Amino acid sequence: MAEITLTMIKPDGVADGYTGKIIDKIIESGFKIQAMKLTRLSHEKAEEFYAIHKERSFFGELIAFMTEGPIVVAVLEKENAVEDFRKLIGATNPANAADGTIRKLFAKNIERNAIHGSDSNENAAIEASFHFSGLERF
Ligand code: FUP
Repeated sequence: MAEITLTMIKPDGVADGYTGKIIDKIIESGFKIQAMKLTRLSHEKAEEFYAIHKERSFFGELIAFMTEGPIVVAVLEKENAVEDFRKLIGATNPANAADGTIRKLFAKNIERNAIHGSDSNENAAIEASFHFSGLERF
């Protein structure tokens, strides 16, 4: 059965003009787009999204980065979506990301790493409803 995952093309990826190339790679890799929007996170929404990291030393910089410009958010559907999408985006630090992964191709460093992908089915559902209300299936 198809699973979903939630992705955000982060402010660096959008500002650097990689949105189209990243979406192409996602579609070529077999993911179907269930929902997609260009938006910008408020400080409050970014803090809520990344609440799990609030005690970490990089939290302030992470929130500043994630609110600095528009992002593209999408719900993606595929068999094994969460795991396959984590493989497609590569390691958190692009220096450690495998060749051909989105972070290897488009990310600058661990802070500005171009893209987000949910880390579990449970978080995918939470993150999808965080960004979209009343998801329709096409
Ligand atoms: P990931 O699941 O790969 O997105 O990575 P994490 O959930 O561990 O981290 C979330 C975000 O926090 C990363 F995308 C970037 C930021 N981060 C840092 O800025 N520094 C770190 O050392 C780790 C993460």
